[in-house]
Amino acid sequence: MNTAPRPSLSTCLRAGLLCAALLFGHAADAARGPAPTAFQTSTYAAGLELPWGMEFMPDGRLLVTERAGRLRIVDAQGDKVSIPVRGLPAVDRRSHGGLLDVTIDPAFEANRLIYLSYTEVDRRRSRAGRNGIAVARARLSDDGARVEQLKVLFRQTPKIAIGENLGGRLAVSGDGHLFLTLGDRYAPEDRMRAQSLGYYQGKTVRIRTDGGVPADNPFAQRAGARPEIWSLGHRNPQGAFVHPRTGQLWVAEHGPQGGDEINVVRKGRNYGWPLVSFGCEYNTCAPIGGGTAKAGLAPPLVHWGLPAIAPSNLILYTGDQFPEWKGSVLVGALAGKAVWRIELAGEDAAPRVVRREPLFAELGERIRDIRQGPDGGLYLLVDGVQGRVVRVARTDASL
Ligand SMILES: [Ca+2]
Repeated sequence: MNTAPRPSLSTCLRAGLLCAALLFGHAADAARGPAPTAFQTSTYAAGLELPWGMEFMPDGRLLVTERAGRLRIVDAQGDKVSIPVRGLPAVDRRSHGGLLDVTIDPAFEANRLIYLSYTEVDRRRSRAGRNGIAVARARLSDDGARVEQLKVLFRQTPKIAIGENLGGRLAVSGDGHLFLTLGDRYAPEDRMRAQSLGYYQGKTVRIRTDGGVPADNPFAQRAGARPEIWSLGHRNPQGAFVHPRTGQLWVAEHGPQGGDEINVVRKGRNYGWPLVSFGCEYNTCAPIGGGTAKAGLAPPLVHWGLPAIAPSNLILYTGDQFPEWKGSVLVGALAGKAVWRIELAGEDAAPRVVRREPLFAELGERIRDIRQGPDGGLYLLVDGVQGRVVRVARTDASL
């Protein structure tokens, strides 16, 4: 969560040792960083209102969503932000909702297909206070002015009272599957839905890029289960990528107070929320579930205590512009106002964390999305009503 106050020491003393561990949890991580890499940051594109997701196209232009329901295109030099692309679906932008993520098809150059995630209102008048995440596919016209042949591939049902913890991140795999992250929707009385295969809340789902349900999904044949479910027990996953070598889905998710996580997702596994958590309840720091680990529940690869970083999206950095960061996972932070670099060792499918450090904290900005550009530079999407894209490049521009 993005706005939770840090618990006081006295609150912690009442709540016990877990909370104290949260308070002092990851200060040591920041102190272990290596020598800083020489880089400069500059505004690449500005004038974006509450932007949420972005994706580069192969020609270097950048698609950016704005929560109000607008999709814009930044030209390849970062000089010009287009007027809104026409033909987008209606979105429900109440609370944290609206147009969320955008991604492109692996064969975009040939088919110009893009995917959008957004909240969609319940059309029944008596249910107008409810919405759900939907995913649509559309073709971006050759001139980029509009989308056409829009097809809704996925709809979250039942719709849920508007609120927070939406999830909403998209990730496409090279073999024609589309992953979507779905949050628990915050209401404490509905938390256990993250553990129920009958609900989409607190899940990652996997569909085909044409909207079909893959027959090898883990619960596709199970009675009463939603067949699109790929993994369960997530709280508010707002970051996702598919690892280019293993094909595994990686997610970043907001924990409760403390307890933000990165998870390497395996087919059909349970990531624990709300049965276990490294975090605690807001305000009281009362414990949630039964501790931090339990047999049968997959532990996170990384977790943060307090202060919460509130992770947005994450990427695997594979570029040449910053060789020191190649192979690291980079996680955007909202409340944490930085990008966390997670340095890994070991096998791609069973990595170990060897270092983590915050980068770009001097910007003081909430990072909503992060991408590696075609030039190997980093592009950070800054949240807010005056949102912008920041480019991070090496100081010696020879690369
Ligand atoms: Ca977990």
